[in-house]
Amino acid sequence: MTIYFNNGVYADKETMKVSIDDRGYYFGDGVYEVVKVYDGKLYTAQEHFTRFLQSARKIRLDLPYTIEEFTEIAKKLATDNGIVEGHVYIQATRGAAPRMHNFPGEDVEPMITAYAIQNPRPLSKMKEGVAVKTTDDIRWLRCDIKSLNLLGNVLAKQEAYESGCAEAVFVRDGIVTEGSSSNMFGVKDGILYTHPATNLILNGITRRVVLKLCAKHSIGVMEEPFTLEQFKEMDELFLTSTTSEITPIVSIDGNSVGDGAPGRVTERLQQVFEETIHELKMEIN
Ligand code: DCS
Repeated sequence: MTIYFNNGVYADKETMKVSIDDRGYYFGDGVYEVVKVYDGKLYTAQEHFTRFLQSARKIRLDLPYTIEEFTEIAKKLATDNGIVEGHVYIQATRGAAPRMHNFPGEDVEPMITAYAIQNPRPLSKMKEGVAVKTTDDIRWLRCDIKSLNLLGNVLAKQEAYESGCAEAVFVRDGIVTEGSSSNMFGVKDGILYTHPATNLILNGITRRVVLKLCAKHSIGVMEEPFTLEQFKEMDELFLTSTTSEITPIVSIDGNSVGDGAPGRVTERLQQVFEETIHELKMEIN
């Protein structure tokens, strides 16, 4: 049974109550994180909760816990729910107050909710690759914040699904930014390309792991904006996220990428990414 954390209380989902006046409900006024669990252990928890606190700071929301405390909460949820392979979801809103756009008074506490859920790795997609569809990036200009406000992302993902694609690729002013819930990468002549970590993308934790692995294994990286035309001409494409890990892209807008199969550099990165999971599993808690 899933146990939810709600401002210090662990209990069954069914007994948890959130106010109808919650600002998350009215405005999407909050931030969130998704942390992967492998073999019952949290993967890159420190990085996720550091970003969680940064996202909160960027929307001027004071969180009542430290990185270490959030890590403990996530661990407890994963352990108590017997999660072997899955993820922890955690979110914070600006709390409950009668609806007004401006911030509520100091007495209003943030609302923190979290759960841990079993979620197997998408192994067949990781092996065979997925199709993607491009769409206009209609989102706001603070995509670096992991905000609960995901309407642009939701609409893009739905559009992709309705075209039989697994992910939408956002294009802003002719430049490929990221996916609706992932970061985008291309490989051309052995060099990896990805959008720089500006306000126009979420600097994914998986993205950062991939960039570190490239440095470690001498794969050249260009963190520079590139156009959709350049993207479509790459030898290989892949996307990254906490739950999708490194997933090859084998078709874009109905056209094959490279020879239509996952690329060599992509597969190499998947291999070395797998090693980081293996290292986590070997760690003594
Ligand atoms: N870009 C966007 C817009 C995202 O929502 C995500 C993650 C990423 C990039 C990749 O970031 P991570 O590598 O840190 O996961 N989206 C999360 C989500 O909503 N579900 O799973 C991951």
